[in-house]
Amino acid sequence: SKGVNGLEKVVLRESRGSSAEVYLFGGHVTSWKNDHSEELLFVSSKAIFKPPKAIRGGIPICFPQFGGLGSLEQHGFARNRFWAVDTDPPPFPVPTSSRAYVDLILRPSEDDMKIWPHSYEFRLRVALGPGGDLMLTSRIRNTNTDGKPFAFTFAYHTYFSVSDISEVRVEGLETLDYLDNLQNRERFTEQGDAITFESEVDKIYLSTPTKIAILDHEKKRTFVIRKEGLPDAVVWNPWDKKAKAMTDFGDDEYKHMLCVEAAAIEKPITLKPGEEWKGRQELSAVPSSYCSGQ
Ligand code: TA6
Repeated sequence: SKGVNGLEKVVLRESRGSSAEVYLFGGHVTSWKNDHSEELLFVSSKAIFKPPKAIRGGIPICFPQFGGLGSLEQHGFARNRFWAVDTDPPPFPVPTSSRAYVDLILRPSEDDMKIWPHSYEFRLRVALGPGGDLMLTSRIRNTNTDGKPFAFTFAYHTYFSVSDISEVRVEGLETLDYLDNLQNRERFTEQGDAITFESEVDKIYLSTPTKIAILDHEKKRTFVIRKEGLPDAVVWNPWDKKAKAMTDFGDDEYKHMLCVEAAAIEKPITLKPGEEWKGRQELSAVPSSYCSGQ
């Protein structure tokens, strides 16, 4: 169907009422609702749905470069390109149990080949699981015919909707090493208890557990990220100063969002021609009472 500014989007609905929306522009998930139709992702009220500007919120896909370190635009170009629906995908290594899914594909354009001289097939499956979980599976294959391998970094840059950032805790990253983007990516070690927020945070946690929990105290809700093939995790909140500096972000919106991003950054992924990489994240939103001790 047509979304904002007439951009094509696919709406997924699961039998129990949960739903998701993904724009073909960017392969960009912009909505994930539970079976009470509560929106679980954050999209800025000032988001600009106008290519080639990336949509501020939802789940931007950072490929082939996370961040600004490298020759490409910030976070690479995949989120600024039009994807296509993949009508005949090769069988998925992990068969999706749900029927509510869509397969998208991105291949490089002529112009893309000029800035990143590699050919690839990037297949993305967005699926709603039986309990309303949101699953993203990326499969990236090197289809170079010149024998050249390529290396890339990657992130699902997920914006979670939270009631009040000052009442949010992140569990699962305790005692890990991280690169602090606010201190020219110097390496530090996290202290031993859950992460809380009282100022700008922009940290790349290295070799994290596969499961990370984001507890929203007020909503008594916990987001759980389960990830595969994505060893790192970025935690970002712009706080007030950076919020004001972003034209596509409301001054106060930092209070109601948190980015926790399943990523592969510290060790770029290298693929030889014919090789394929798979990176998966599964998001669930559970009442917090179930989550203590899990
Ligand atoms: O994921 C954190 C980060 O790298 C921050 O440094 C900030 O730049 C954020 O991404 C947003 O980047 P964007 O290009 O989407 O404005």
